[in-house]
Amino acid sequence: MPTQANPRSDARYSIAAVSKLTGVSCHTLRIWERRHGFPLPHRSPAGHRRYDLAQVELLRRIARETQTGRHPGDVIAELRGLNSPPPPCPLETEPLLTALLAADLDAAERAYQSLADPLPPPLRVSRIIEPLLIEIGERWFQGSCQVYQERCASGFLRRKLSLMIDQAQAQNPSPTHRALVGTLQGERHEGGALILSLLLELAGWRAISLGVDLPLAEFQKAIDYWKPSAVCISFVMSGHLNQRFAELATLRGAPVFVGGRSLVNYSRQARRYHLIPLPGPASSTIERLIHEARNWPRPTETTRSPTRELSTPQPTSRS
Ligand code: B12
Repeated sequence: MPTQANPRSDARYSIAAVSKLTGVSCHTLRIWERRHGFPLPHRSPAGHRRYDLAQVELLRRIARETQTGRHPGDVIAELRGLNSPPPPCPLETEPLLTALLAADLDAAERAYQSLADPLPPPLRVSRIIEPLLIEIGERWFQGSCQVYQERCASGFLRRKLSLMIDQAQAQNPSPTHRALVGTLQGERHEGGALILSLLLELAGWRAISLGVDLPLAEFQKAIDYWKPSAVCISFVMSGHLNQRFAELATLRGAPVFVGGRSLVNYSRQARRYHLIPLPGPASSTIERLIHEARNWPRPTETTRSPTRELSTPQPTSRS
């Protein structure tokens, strides 16, 4: 396990970038460094932490293991016994990725079907789609895949997600609650919102997808009209997050959940604005989302009005 910082040409990831790529907060990365001696970063000429790809990959693995309840110290100790870093994404997805990057869509379809057919939708997401989206972004970041390849591949994967959402909706004719899912203006990444929508549908909720890049005022109108039990906003880009949180705090009529890879370092700030931060993969936070939405408003919550039972919205007059 490469815990020691050897001079490596690919040591170019800042702590903020590593945090986003692994879902481990900057604070936790520094704590692990101090307590467990991993990851020991390289240093830039200005003294800033710089991590290499092997460290990023090991951190991803540690993050995955700790999400199952394991202690980070144990996982780090165990990995110290291994000599080689794990592959960047599960091996069996490689033929699918290769076909997608070559725009060989027939081969991609075959590869996807053979991987996906035996798996239920949540595992298709966690074992194929989510890791591949991350891997594609990683390759783009490293320059080993072009933007047009990334578009082709991520578009294929989003279409698979949309298909699964359609199927889940068809099998969920009497949803118990509604959630609005989308991103605010300036945020065009839809994958996280789609994954969350799918998991909500599978949990018996109706996920109303408002897509990406939507002005805040439209969310308020949608809350007023559909009376959802939750508003779920996905943040991938971290620009102006405090400003975005302040804007979201003006929404009335439903609890506002914020998630996405940017949240990992901004949960405290989100809470300050009475938002409910749920950093980490949707598969591990959805239960909390459902629980918190059902128990909203909290006894201390005075600024928002309560959600209502699921009912057919009455048309409102436009002003
Ligand atoms: C596809 C993609 C695009 C597509 C998006 C198309 C579309 N319609 O979605 C396009 C081409 C538009 C794009 C553009 C850009 N992208 Co881009 N993109 C990606 C890619 C490959 C996949 C994104 C994705 O779908 N991820 C899906 C899931 C797996 O990740 P997730 O969002 O974190 O969501 C999970 C959880 O966080 C959680 N979750 C998410 N939201 C919520 C909300 C709630 C309430 C809850 C409970 C949970 C939850 O659930 C999800 C599943 O577990 C990523 C790679 C990556 N690592 O994600 C880069 C990536 C996100 N992009 C990146 C960049 C830099 C950009 C651009 C700035 C590039 C440029 N120079 O133009 C622009 C910015 C566009 C914008 N303004 O938004 C960087 C972001 C780096 C950073 N600062 O964080 C990444 C990480 C690539 C990289 N490795 O550097 N991109």
